[in-house]
Amino acid sequence: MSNQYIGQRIRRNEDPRLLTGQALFVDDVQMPGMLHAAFLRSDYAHARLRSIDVSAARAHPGVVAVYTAEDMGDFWRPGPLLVPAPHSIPGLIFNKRTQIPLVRDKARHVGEPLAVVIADSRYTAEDALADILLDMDPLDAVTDLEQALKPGSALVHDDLPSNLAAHVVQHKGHYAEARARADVVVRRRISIDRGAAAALENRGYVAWWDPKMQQLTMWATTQAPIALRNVMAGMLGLSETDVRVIAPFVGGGFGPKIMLAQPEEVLLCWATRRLGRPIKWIEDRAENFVCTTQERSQLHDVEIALTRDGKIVGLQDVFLHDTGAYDPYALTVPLNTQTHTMGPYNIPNFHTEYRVVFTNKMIVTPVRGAGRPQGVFIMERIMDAAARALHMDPTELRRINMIPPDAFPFHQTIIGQDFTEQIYDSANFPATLQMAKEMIGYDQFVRTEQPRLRSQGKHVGIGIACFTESGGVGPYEGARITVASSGKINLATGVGTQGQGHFTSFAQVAAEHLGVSPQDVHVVTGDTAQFQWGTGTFASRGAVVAGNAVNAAALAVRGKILKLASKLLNTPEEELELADGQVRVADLPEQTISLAELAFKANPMRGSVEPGTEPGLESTQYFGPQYGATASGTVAMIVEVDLETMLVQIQRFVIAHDCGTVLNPLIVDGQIHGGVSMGIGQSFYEQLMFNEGGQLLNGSLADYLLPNALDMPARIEIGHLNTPSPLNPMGSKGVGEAGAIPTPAAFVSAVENALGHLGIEIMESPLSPNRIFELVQPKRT
Ligand code: MCN
Repeated sequence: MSNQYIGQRIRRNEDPRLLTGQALFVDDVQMPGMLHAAFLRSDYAHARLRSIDVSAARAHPGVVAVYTAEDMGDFWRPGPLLVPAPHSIPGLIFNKRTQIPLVRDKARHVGEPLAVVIADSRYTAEDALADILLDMDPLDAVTDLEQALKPGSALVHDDLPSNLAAHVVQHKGHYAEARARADVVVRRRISIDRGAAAALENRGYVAWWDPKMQQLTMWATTQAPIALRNVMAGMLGLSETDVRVIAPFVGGGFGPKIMLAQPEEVLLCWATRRLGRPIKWIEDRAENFVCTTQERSQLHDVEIALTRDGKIVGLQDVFLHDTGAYDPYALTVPLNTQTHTMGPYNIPNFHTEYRVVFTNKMIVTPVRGAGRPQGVFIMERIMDAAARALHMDPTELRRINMIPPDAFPFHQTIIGQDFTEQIYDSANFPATLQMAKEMIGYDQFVRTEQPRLRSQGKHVGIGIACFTESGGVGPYEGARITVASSGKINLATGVGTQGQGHFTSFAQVAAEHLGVSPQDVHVVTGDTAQFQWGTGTFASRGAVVAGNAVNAAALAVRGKILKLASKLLNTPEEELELADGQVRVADLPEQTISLAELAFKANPMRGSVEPGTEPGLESTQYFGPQYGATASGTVAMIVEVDLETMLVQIQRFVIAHDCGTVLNPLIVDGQIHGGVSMGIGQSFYEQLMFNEGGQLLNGSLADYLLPNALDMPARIEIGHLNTPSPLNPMGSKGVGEAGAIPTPAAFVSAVENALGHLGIEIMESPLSPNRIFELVQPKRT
């Protein structure tokens, strides 16, 4: 494969439109006769709904309709399970409780919708919410993971015997036996709390049932337009072809926009069919804090067993995972935690067990990293604790336990995110560790810099985190490539785009094979009228799965171009080359035919058609990997903690990353920057605080702090290692979540290292100045 475009740092095709305000977002959609929706939401985390009277709201001037659960009749039903539970795991218990469109009997989290008002403006709709009379009986809220499983706890779902949503146990080898012969056993309790995905653009939808076309069109901030179309068609009793979902530009997704069958989506689609008018709902930030899905809270009891010289003989992790009020995403998040705990290390014996717990909090579904950051966090925390117990350098402990580069494919013998055995396809873990150490100057910092700075009273520390990132999972994606009679290339695929640069990276792959520039490839990623089949953008799979479908379609179209050109130029295909939008005879460059002319001729008129001819220079191809590809890396950072303000300044941040063949290094670096920013936010600034009643205490951007540019390290230094994946023709692996996965682990490791001389150990995330103060204070007095 030549490399004119693949692997080049090409600027993003989409940026001029985005930067000049010419990009369409859902809130830009305006339609004649459009109505607006507002939702009445539960103020209680847990409360029985005694009665709801909407008559005054219905009479409110400008209100067109008000609906409660009762009005939905047979259309009221819980949403589908969006991902199956991994029943290939023996003994698995899973209690499915998916979310409902409107509360019928009781509210299970603050923000759960009770009624919807549809009016001629959002202002009117919001005003009319105040006219609804509610009688609700508050119940004890389930908020604490351990308490939730104790007998006598209030029940989130009355028809279940307890708040247990799932119980999963997996084994590799025999942990108990390994522990019995270990020289050292280190045990810790480690906690990770909730954060919000906090995309710049909140969720939003416009739904329009056109009675004359008999078609539902939905503009949606979704990461999975095709899956959303399928779910909406299913819930409304329509055929897939009756529904068109368009995801225009989306201002960040970061996971929650993969959710489907959310109350607002269902209500808008159902109501527009009754009213025959378009309806818009744009989530406001206060709603986003309580009714867009969230992630991360888990409580782990971890134990690592080692020999005296630092070889890991076994690991045990028993944890509780908070799924919130419902579990529509089944076990995706805790399964990822479970399968990312061993990370790059060779751990012969592993006992991993989790209980998923229903609580009266917003639903948990994947947020960038999707369970992986927790797995990495607990492993890296216990590794640092083990290194201290063994008086070993923490990077050396990591190195000697890494899976060697010649051990691939490496079988982990537990069930992974593909629901089959987790297998690492390829990697060179020690090389990324070494690269990160060299980039940050680890040895010199530890030997000379840190003692020097400490002697000046500075609390500086270095942290390190090694990680794997299984991504690029199936089942499949597809792409259709067409040469238009303008000579430009149209490329359509079913994945959604929320900022990942697909408009450019996929264009590069097509351009590579078709002899055009990436600017001449028009990419559509979010319109079900353009592409019918696909899954969505999650698990860092765009490059691997959709990218390889694009690659296959481009090669197939190239074949068609060459075949037709060979006929028209009367020259064997092997003597033809594609460049500058033309096919030319290699030795006779003046003998050419343009792609435009070829496309025109490939759509023959009557009389010139040979029987069996397939029209057009077009191909649709699909790609599904055998199993997910394993990206990996190491993050290292140096921080200084100010013991007056408790602020943490990141002085150096390096990441050595391996995502196989890189399609566009500029985009990959940008993805890492974004992920690292999210990781820093979720390490130090962002924490959703709830009281015992399940009320969110910091549901505004004034109280829930997002990091800004000044909180970021001045530079994020990135090193690339390219270990191609043998599982796809381009050899790529994912990168979209890479920065978010290891950063919390490295951050806490660095802060702990900076404060280690005070005898402080940190087994939690996120931190905050307050929390560091609480940890430091007892050691100072
Ligand atoms: N890429 C590449 N070479 C590789 C791997 C990737 O050039 N070896 C390019 C891809 O072609 C794509 C981008 O990097 O343009 C990300 O690719 P990939 O890692 O395959 O991830 P996805 O395209 O599947 O994106 C999903 C991932 C996830 S799961 C979340 S969450 C996420 C993310 O990416 N949310 C994002 N990145 C985000 N970036 C932005 N700006 N906004 C979000 O909401």
